Amino acid sequence: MNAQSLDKRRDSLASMCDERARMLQDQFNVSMNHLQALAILVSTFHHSKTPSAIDQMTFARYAERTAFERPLTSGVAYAVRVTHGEREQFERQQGWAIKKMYSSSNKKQSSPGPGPGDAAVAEIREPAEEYAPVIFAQDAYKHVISFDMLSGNEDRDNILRARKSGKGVLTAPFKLLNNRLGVILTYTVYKYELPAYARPHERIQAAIGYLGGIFDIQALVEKLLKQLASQESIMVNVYDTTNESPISMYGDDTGSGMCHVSVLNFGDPSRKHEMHCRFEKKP
Ligand code: WA2
Repeated sequence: MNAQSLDKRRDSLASMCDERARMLQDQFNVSMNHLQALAILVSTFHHSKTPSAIDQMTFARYAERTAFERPLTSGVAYAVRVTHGEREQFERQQGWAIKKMYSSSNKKQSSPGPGPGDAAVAEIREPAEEYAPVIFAQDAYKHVISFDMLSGNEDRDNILRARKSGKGVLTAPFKLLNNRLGVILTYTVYKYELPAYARPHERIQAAIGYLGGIFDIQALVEKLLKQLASQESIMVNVYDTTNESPISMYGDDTGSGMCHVSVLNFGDPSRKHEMHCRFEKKP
């Protein structure tokens, strides 16, 4: 192949990859905005109304009917903050006990290598002084109701980071309770509206719940890319590149030859993502 046609090939790979990366990022961003709106909905109709206007059935139905607004999520769940002192009364009210996410026989951590979760790991062995049990969930994730989201490293780290920042925060890809690979995006619900300049300790103190969107990257990126049928198929891989060793989020991670890297921005500045594209095979 001469230099000119090689350049052409490189350009076309770059533009196809950038187009796919932009699409994924846009859909992620749209999903993220709707999760934030859902957090406000819970704040308004659950916490700011007595009695609450939301129960599991109402939440599940609303979440299902608005799922089209969150194209990259496979579900949403809402966990409330419960202090140790409130636990008994809370459990009596709910009619169920708060459960730990991973039993001792299943304590293996799924995220490899050091990461932003490490700060939280030390805290995890102390007796829990508070809990974050899921009280509402979209039907596909009903099985997480009653589980304490502070009892799993990835969820715990995300919740702690979300509530002190007031922003949407993202986990690394990890194996969810349903055994699928996913990432969780968390927004905090506060007792009252906080100014943008509120300090972390004020935020931590005012936090009352955590709304999580579950991103099933494997299934949903596939669906997204299928919509972009092109004559020349390209191979796409998506990675979480926050740490030294990237974690694959999508794609079979193989292939050689010309590769284009498009940077992805998923809104959480403490996590980095990339899309890597290759031609399927030489024409
Ligand atoms: N949701 C569903 N499946 C899971 C999971 C989770 N977390 N963690 C492990 N498997 C309520 O950030 C708050 C949802 C956590 C939100």
